[in-house]
Amino acid sequence: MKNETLEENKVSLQQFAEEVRKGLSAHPKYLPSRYFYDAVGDALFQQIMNMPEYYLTRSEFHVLSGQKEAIARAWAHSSFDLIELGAGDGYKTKVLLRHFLDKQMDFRYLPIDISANVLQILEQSLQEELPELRMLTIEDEYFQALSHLSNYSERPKLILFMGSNIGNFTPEEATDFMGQLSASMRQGDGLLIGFDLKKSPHQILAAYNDAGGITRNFNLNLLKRINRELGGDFALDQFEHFPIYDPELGAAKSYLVSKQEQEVYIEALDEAFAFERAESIYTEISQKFSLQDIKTMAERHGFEVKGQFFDEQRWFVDSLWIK
Ligand code: AVJ
Repeated sequence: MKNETLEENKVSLQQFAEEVRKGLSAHPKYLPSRYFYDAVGDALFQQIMNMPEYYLTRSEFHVLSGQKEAIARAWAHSSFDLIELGAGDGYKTKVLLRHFLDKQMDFRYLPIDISANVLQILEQSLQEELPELRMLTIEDEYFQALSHLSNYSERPKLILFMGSNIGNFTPEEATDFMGQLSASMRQGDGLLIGFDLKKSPHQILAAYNDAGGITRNFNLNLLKRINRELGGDFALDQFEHFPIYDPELGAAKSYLVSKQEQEVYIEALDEAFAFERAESIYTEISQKFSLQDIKTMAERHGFEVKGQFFDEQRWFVDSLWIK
């Protein structure tokens, strides 16, 4: 068991190194945002969710607490498997779980995550807070897990993909992801998917450029992680956090910009990467959506939009799609 974990870590470290090599060799440079989330990054993201500027988590929490009855009514099944992709700390999901239990619905909760650590913490907190919940954690890649699930459960699936996590894909990647997700679902299965909506560009930009500098540290942690895990020698004070928001595309993007001409050596790759002064590394997209974008995406992948659930300010929507 111990060995298996070690082996997995080794493989993913190699993959991390390879993706860093690819991204820093590209023109323009980029790094994949999923590497934000090591233990330090997880803790910084917890802080982000509590910042005054970061409205997303609070807005979606309000959607779920205000609309849980309407959501249950629209889903209309009382016996089903509730599957969550990337559950995190379960803060928002608990609102739904508690409601479904109160309504005596017959369901199992199956959170899927590639992080055993995340799943263990989630399982423990749910066992304490909702001891009557039937739960099975699945440590796997999303589509791997979904294809296995279909083999041993005949019940309809309701899949949760919340937090506007879909926004961390480029539009092309999102299309690819939705295609795979749709293909892994059966007729009548449901998808409750969270989207951060287009709104004042000032408000959106502030969410990724907080006055306290937490998002800056979150972004820079990517370089710190490369230093720590791959033996890099990034000087963190020589890079600047720079987020932008393009209201036409709905794209909030974050960059790290080199303050001067410099070279960075990465031991695990035995390679040095040259930066010109003001050269950028593109680290993250957080796509924002219009209601039309959402309808178009649903229809393109063979879903019917069964309901749109908003917070009072209409900053965020959880959309229920039926295959
Ligand atoms: C977890 C993808 C929803 O894009 O808003 C927060 C991650 N990045 N601040 C987002 C994030 C910088 C977040 N998601």
